[in-house]
Amino acid sequence: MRAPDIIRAAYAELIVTDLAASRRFYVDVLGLVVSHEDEHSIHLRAFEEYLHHSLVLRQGAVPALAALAYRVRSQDEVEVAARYYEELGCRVERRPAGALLGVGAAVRVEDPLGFPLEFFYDAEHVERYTRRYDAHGAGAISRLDHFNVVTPDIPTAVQYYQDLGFRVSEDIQDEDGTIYASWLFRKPTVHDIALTGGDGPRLHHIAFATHERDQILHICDKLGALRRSDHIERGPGRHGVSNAFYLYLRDPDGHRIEIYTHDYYTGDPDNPVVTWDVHDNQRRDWWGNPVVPSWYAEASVVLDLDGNPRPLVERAEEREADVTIGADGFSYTRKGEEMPEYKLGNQL
Ligand code: XXG
Ligand code: FE2
Repeated sequence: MRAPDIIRAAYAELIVTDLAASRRFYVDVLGLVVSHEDEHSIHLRAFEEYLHHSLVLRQGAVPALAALAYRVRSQDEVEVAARYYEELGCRVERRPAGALLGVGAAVRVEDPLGFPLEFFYDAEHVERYTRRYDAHGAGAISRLDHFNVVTPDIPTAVQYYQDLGFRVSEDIQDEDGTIYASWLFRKPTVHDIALTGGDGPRLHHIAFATHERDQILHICDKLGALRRSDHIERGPGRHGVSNAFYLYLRDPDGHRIEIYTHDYYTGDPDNPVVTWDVHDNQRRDWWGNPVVPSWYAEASVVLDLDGNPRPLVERAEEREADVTIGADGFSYTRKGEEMPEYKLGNQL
């Protein structure tokens, strides 16, 4: 059976323990648009999105990831996805039209890495607020960009995603070929999914895109003004991997949300893969700012299709935090005396 034709990362469903607190964070502070809300859930979208939602917050007892949803190219591809995962021996559940708010007939699976995935095409269209500048505010978030998951065995996970038609854009390795993280895409940007090596399955973060760096800086200023700077975990900064400008926030339940902008086009068939040395100080922050330990250590619990937490499988290989921020001093800004000559203007 062939793999389904996936277009992009489309939405995430998170379990939150206090819907009102989550609403204050996602709607009042980040400015996401409410497409639907009741006492059990809030369906949100960003300003450029015309599908019903890119984030579902569902009230529950324990913070967790309930689903990561990929949009496929047509309704027929939803059934292709169901058969594909049945053939892999995974648990597959068909959700008929009407079962999921804002989405048509879809399929949910427990994938081979232990993540609850959804595949859908039919979806309710809602007003796209692209030109509603009156509502945007200075920190406007445009759209969902990607998911980042923690999984123990990166080469196995990369192969699984490549079989699904994803291509690698960048990765982090060491001199022995150990792979610590990998970034893969379907839409022509750096990624729809990042695979982070660690005990898994866990959700590391979901990322929303803005158009401009200023919008990310405004979110920081706004959090400061509201005396909510403790939501900021890492950044703002410039990534090495992806070259994007970034900010990581923790929501009221500790779910990590990245705000991300300015990565690059990857759509040509010969798009070069960028491999970073795990010892390069600039790989995760281009300005060399250290990554806070919580960013490596903490991630959200993942649920199976019955709503039970998935047990964790330990990473067997070396961990990035241990080889770069442990008692090693074993990372560099320049290799030896290497230093690119400073060039003026366009003299490169
Ligand atoms: O989206 C991303 C990230 O996966 O969140 C992290 C792009 C780059 C990075 S990294 O910290 O490796 O620069
Ligand atoms: Fe990210």
